Amino acid sequence: MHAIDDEYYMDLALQMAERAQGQTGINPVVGAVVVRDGAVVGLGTHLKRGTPHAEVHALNMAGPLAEGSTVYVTLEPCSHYGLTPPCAERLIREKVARVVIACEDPNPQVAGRGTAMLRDRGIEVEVGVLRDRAVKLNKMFIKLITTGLPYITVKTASTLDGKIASRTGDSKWISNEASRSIVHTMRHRHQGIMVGVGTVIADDPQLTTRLPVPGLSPVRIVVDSTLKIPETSKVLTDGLAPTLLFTTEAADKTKAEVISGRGIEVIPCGPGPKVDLRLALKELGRREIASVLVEGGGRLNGSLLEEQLVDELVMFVAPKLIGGPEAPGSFVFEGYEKMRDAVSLSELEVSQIGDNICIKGKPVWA
Ligand code: AOF
Ligand code: ZN
Repeated sequence: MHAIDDEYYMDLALQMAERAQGQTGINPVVGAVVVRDGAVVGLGTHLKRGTPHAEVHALNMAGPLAEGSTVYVTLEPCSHYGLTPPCAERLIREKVARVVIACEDPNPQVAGRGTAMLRDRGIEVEVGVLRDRAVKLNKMFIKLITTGLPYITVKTASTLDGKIASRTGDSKWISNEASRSIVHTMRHRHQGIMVGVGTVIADDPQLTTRLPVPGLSPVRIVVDSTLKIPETSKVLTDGLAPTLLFTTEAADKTKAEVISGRGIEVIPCGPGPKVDLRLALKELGRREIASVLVEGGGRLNGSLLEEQLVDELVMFVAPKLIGGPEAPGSFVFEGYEKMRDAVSLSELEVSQIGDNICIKGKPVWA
């Protein structure tokens, strides 16, 4: 158990970090609170990669009051020169008395060095206050920095019988308006949004973030093994956000050149016939995309699941039954023979959004 006041100030730091989700790129979201003699004297949040870290903003606000203070920070202060100088050095220079940290920084350039630097200079350090919340908040940063692959969230919207469209392909709308609005907030919080070419052909979607307040649109990523994307599709022509196309070496080179000529990156992943999805995710990691929201269709969802590339599922289920043996399901793949081989979900969270149900969970890989 940690002290109640430590949890209180860490909660404040976490709330600030939560508000910056989606705008820090591959960087973590971090909040910092400076407390001296029972009063908050500095607040700071890391808002954008390349700009000051949370501690710097909070210490700038505290000014001379930082001396002898306790600083609450949701991530271990950095010890390295990245795009900005090390926060641990700044905390030492300000002569703070105590630093309370929610979770360690898994960045190999930091990883314990930040806390060690502080302790070496006689600063009291406590680690682990509200750790679980901090780890969850930075699941995308943690995944990319530890594996080189982006965090993959598959979102589905299905009927009660697991269909994502009718047998004629109609899908507007399955989930209700409130669920669809949540999806736009999810888009804002991901750096990439991925669909299979079937979805582009069927719906010609924009794949942008549309919310009552302005949001950030992710990079649009289309998986298209044979380059059959219509050249007139919105994702290739509207210029509303960058688009990446994953294809194979076997795809039509002339069409690839025409599309690249329009400023769209066409990336071959493997010899074919299908896009090597693991390679595609590696390419995204290399391009500093730490998080991808997958919005279908069933085949792409199924392939990602089959290849165990999914970190999290967010499934909106509407109280409707559409039937149709040919109507597509949310995960189309060969499937397993036995129930004991089924993918099961852990860390389940179930909520109700009007008449829709939202089920979140993480696939457990044996
Ligand atoms: C902190 N406080 O607010 C953040 C930290 O290249 P830079 O300068 O943007 O540094 C990015 C790295 O610094 C990032 O990978 C992570 O290890 C740490 N982020 N650290 O002390 C902060 N955002
Ligand atoms: Zn820092």
